[in-house]
Amino acid sequence: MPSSSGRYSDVSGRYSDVSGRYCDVSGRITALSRSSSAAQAMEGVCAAVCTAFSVAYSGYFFTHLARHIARAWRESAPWSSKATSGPSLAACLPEEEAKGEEVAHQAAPAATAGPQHPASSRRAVPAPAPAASVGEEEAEEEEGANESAPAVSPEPERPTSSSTSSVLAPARAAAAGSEEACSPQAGNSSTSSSCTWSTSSSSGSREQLRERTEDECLATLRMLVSEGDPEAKYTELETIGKGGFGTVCMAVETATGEEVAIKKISLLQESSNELCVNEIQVMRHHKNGNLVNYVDSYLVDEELWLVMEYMDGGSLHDVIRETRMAEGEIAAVSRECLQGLDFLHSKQVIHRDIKSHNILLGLDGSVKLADFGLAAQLTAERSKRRSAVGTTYWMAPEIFTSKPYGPKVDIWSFGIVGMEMVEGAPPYLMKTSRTVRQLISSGGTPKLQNPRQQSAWLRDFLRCCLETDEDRRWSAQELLQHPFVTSAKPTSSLTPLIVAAQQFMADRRY
Ligand code: 3AM
Repeated sequence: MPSSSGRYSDVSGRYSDVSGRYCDVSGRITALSRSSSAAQAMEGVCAAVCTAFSVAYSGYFFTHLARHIARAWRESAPWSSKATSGPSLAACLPEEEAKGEEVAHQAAPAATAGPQHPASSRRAVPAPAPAASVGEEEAEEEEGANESAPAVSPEPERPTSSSTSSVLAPARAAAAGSEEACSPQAGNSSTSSSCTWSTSSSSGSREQLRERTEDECLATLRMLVSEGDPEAKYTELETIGKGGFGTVCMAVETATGEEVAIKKISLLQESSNELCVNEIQVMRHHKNGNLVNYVDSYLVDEELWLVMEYMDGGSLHDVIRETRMAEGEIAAVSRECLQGLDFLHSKQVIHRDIKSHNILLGLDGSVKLADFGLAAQLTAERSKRRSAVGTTYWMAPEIFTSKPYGPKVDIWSFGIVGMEMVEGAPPYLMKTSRTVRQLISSGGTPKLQNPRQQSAWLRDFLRCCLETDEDRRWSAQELLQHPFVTSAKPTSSLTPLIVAAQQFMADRRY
């Protein structure tokens, strides 16, 4: 019998037992009254006892029932600590990790599996898991991982990598586990600062530390942004998108007519100041043709307005969702992204949230990495990171197994983007976040569903990105010399794809 029924029967059973006992006693009393009138007194006593027992039990039963109802009501009430505690994931991570997970949810736009345009011929993309699924620890688990055949491919000669040593001012200082302070380091817009938070719960109240670092990051932010009124400088034209962070608008600079994108980030959310400082610092200090360029930033009321170059082709995620990419186009996107990653890694910066949503396209075929809120600046003193940040489906195994990690986590994530470009979605998209973490940390290199439909070079390229051993995984510089990448089409070949994706989306809208 199902447990719920069982529980119900228990209650009934206990109740029936009592009734039964009461009936037994009554039965005996009836018999006694027939045999002797002297027993009538005894009958009266027994009846009184039975009545008292029954009243007492009823009182006991209803008191318990009332307690259960009251407890249930208390727990569901909005002020109840249980009701407000939310998913347990953040609580079980170190503070930095919890922030990262939380941010990652917000950073990941909830992909929409809209109807497929008939001409796009993209294979049916499975309904993506909602962004909130990362925290749904108790959700039903699906059975089994992807069982498709492993991709067999030739192994091209691995190019040798040259080490890079350029180190800019750290975004965060001090080693993990020690108390870290966020302190603006003077100077205005051209000055970098360190901005960190405690990872040690033993040194004072976490809450106080968080408040302090948030305040200090806000102070840093005030020094980084420009003064003046952006509303007087830019004319807003349309809202491009909305996310947990805030909104992105398309605007023009009134004086020059230059198109820009303005990302308006609410500073009221926990750790948003930290993310904003990170994003501005990475964008300001690291300019490259494969990174979305920083233009300016302002504080407007309780928002950071981050003005950046406008990417008129939308995101790679849109193209993947709406179209089917040919191998030459996948290779072209790969080359451009790897150039961006090679640049970042040469500056000792790890992006930590590489996914198709954060790769933006221009109608001219340009491909640029965006969204640097989770980026980490490595230093000579701190050449590895440990925080579990990113977006689950794209996160490298070493992050889930809590090993110290370096820039190669971005290569794994890009390998997942490669799988998105081939299959329309990252591996394990329909699984719960807990299953995904298990599969990534112990399941080995994710398998293509139909490996024989792809060339040997493409399969090998993905294998080199998705090597579970970080040391054996290729670097961006090495991958740029992989035959799959060197055979890429020119970026202009991406334009028809981007136009088609935009057309399909527009058709659906109207
Ligand atoms: O919601 P979708 O994916 O259409 O691509 C980004 C996303 O669009 C877009 O803003 C939305 C919310 O993040 N976006 C972000 N930065 C952008 C930029 N610099 C941008 N679009 C154009 N240029």
